Amino acid sequence: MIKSALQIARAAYRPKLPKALRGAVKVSEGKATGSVADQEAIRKLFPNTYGMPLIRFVESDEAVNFPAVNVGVILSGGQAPGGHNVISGIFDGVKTLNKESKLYGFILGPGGLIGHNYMELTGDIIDEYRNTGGFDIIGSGRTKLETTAQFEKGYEILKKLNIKALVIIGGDDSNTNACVLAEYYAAKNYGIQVIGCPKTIDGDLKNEMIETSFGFDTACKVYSEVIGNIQRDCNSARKYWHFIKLMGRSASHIALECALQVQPNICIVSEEVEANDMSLDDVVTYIARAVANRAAEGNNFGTVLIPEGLVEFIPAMKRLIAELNDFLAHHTEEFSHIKKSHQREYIISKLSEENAEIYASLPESVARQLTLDRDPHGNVQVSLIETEKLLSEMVAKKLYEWKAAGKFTGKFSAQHHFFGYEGRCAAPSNYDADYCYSLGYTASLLIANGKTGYMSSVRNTTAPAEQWIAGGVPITMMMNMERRHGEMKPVIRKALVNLDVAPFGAFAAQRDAWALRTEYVYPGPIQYFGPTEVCDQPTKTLQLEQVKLKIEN
Ligand code: FBP
Repeated sequence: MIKSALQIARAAYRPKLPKALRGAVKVSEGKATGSVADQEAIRKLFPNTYGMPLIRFVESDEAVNFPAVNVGVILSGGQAPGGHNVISGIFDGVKTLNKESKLYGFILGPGGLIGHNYMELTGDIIDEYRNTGGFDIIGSGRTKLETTAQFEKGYEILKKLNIKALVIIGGDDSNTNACVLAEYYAAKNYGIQVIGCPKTIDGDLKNEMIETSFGFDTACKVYSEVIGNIQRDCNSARKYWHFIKLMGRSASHIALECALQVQPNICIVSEEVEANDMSLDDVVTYIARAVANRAAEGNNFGTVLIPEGLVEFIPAMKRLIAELNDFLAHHTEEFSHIKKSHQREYIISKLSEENAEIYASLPESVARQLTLDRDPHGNVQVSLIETEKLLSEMVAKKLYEWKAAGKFTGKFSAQHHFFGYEGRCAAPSNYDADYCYSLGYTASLLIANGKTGYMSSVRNTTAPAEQWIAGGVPITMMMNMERRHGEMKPVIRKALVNLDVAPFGAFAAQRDAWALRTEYVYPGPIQYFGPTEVCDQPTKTLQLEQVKLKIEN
């Protein structure tokens, strides 16, 4: 296979490990834990994995002989830079503990476990993938591991391969399922440990003990590079407004982090839209006003960052989508007989007055997406909605009205972008390469120490890697009860953007100035070799959360 010069150089990179993990370690146990909410309900559902202590690995003078162990690994959900390093960290970890240990990868996500589709990951294979992006070593998938039948199917193959521990690398839902599986195998006394690793570019699997999910750092740096390039173009040509939608299924962490990196004219934060009960028209008016204000100074150009999940955070849109979901679920057949050209009118005639009015105000393409693209549960797939076009079309309409009323004298011409897949498989930044390798290595230590129902945790990551703190967090600690498909379920609480803490605060303090003036920052591409301030910087979100950074005016 032909490799690029960067791939070859990068293969030799040795990820940094926390100092405590570089030799023999021992377990230091913290206090017993409780779930973030609904303690009694969660305790009842997880009698074997609830209340376990926090774990920290500390240096030890005493080397312990560990027996060989067979471990399985699964990549679950969307790709995120660094997944291969988690796997190489697990591999090196279990081999260091005992070189007879083996690692098996289940192919294409949890479906590989259920379908008994696997491969042994040997040293040669692992070496091909060190410090590379993507999940292609074994592939990923979105099958949900949630039924007893699936757990039993999984057990069959784990038993056959003599696998004693399974590492599930995934987001909040996959780790919730990992915990349910850990509890099930513990209750059945199957002797199989289950460990989770926090993955998702969306950045919404984080809490007191999990500073960030891996992949967020690299993905945001890739998007920020490209947005920076667009901003240079925009500031050179001075004739376009660029509407840029950014991945992040529900939380706005990616958009916010990119905003902190590139200082765009506008960044919409879904959580704020919801908190302020803003309507779609409020969001459109906010953008149009910024366009008009810049135009008044002769600047008919700018950038707008839009989080992918926005429409679901606009309370009125949420209500419209809920009614549409419900209506179409019960009238699928009838709707399929309506001629395309009459569908819009038909829907309008069936909706409540409030929702009909909003639906009628939407551009044709968006109205169509809301009725056509549904997931297997019958819900609108919001990620397919072209929010960037929706907003720019509505802004254009508003500016047209303002022009007629003499309130806008500028020009408005829009370009649209959606950045998501471009960043999910990038070669991991040094931060993600080191963080992921440490997460994987830590997972191997949790396994060696007999833990189950834990998530691998590496903290203090704004400090140099040698000072990072490695350990494990009981997954039940992150759980609360939420309504899912009409039933109360134990789930890991998703971390949305907190409007009361530093990253949002830093953005909010600057955004008016960024909106009017042109204060773009151009981060440039990720650097893998060079001075540490260029190569090893964590995200601004993390630095601000850990009070390591003040954004200058
Ligand atoms: P995970 O939460 O599984 O990591 O995936 C996140 C994500 O990248 C979102 O940002 C995006 O909305 C979604 O996956 C896209 O999913 P798909 O890969 O199935 O198109």
